[in-house]
Amino acid sequence: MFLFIPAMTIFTDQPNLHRSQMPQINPKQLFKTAQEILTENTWEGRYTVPSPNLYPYQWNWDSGFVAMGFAHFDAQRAMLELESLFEGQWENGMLPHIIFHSKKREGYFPGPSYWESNKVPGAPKAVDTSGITQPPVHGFILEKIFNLHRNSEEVRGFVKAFFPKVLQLHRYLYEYRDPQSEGLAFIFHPWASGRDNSPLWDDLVKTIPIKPGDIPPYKRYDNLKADPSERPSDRDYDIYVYLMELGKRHQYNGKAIAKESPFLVQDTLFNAMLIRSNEALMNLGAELGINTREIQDWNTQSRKSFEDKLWVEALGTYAPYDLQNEKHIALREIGAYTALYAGVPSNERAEVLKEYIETLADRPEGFRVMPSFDPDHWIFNPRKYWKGPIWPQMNWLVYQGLDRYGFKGTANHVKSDFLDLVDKLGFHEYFDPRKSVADQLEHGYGGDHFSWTAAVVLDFIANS
Ligand code: 2M8
Repeated sequence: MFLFIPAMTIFTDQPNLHRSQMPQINPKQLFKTAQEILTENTWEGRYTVPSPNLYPYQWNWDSGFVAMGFAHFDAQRAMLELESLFEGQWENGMLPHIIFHSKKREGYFPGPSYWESNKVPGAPKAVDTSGITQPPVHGFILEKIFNLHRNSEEVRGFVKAFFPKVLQLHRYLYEYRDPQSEGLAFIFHPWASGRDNSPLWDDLVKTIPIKPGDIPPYKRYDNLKADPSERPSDRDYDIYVYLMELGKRHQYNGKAIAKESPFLVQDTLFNAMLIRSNEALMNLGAELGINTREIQDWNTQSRKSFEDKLWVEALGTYAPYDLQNEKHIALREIGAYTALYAGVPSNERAEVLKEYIETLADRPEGFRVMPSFDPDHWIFNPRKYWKGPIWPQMNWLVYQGLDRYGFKGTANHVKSDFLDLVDKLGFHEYFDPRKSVADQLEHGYGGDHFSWTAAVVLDFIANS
């Protein structure tokens, strides 16, 4: 596919940046490096891993973003990425958060044998998987691939054939993860939020009592491969294992888990992704002559419940809802801001969300936007995994939302801050949002050669 990449500084309409401060990046070089990461560092022949050393299997929403990245230069691989991912889909529609295509790898906990997916009726026979899911991004990724290749008969055929798989995933979420039929799906594990040790979950998991014998012995590898001071704590991991054990006991059946799990949350990001993906399926249905009545009904209800139930007026943002304790998890964090991409907020609320992002950009100590957690909160930690750093795919989602509502200047600020970071600090997993600190560093944080970082760079640059 022919792609035009302007060979100059790419962003010029950023209200908060003076010309002299504009990042000078080399988009051609960044694009090329991103391509190499996807084709050489993380590609496993039929699928992509997030980062070969740290996360050596195929991950659910990572692969969604990766398929979008491939779609900019290799449609075949984009389709293969989604196909290999959905080989892990269960008969009830659940799409696991990890697909273990290769059993031989070692050095990741919890690996293929931990989950015992092979004992669950309806789980795939050919491949081991985990038993929890992740944010459902696949509908809008499919739409992206379609839009980039709408003149290709092969891609149109693929999208038409793939549509029912994504639909089945959404049907699973409405049937098994929405006990009160509110249109908001719950998650029962912090990993399913994609934001593992976000401070969002801290208070809730503190209330979970773990007695000796409740969890089996296990060995972590993540803190041997990445800086342990950035990773989740051992106590966090005990909770992760506790909740996985609970899931395993119920063969990961959402209805049974809902009755017992102390962690039962209607998350902002998760439901925003569901709504945006519903919308994408409706758009694709219109293009391809597929009836989407069922999806329209779901989405009308989901949008309304998101607006009515997840908005916290005192915070001026959305917040996840803790179903067991019947209260909001009233903290300000990045997941809420992805509601913009789903087109959920009224124009007034969208303005409030946008204004907050602009205040972040204007902080006197100098921040790149947008950190993953509230920098005014005492628990904010700009180095620690999901407690503050800038995350590539999250910033892509925030960018899309701002752009959708017409906040072009703020959107471009998010994009240029992110590209500037990758240009300076490499294709890492996450980045320090403090300018004064990040500008003294030699690299970003967490895993290197990270596949969704490459994917986001490809999409940002291709659309500049
Ligand atoms: C991180 O999560 C995994 C567990 O799923 C881990 O820490 O071992 C998260 O950032 C998650 O969102 C991401 O999908 C995964 C792979 O990049 O890593």
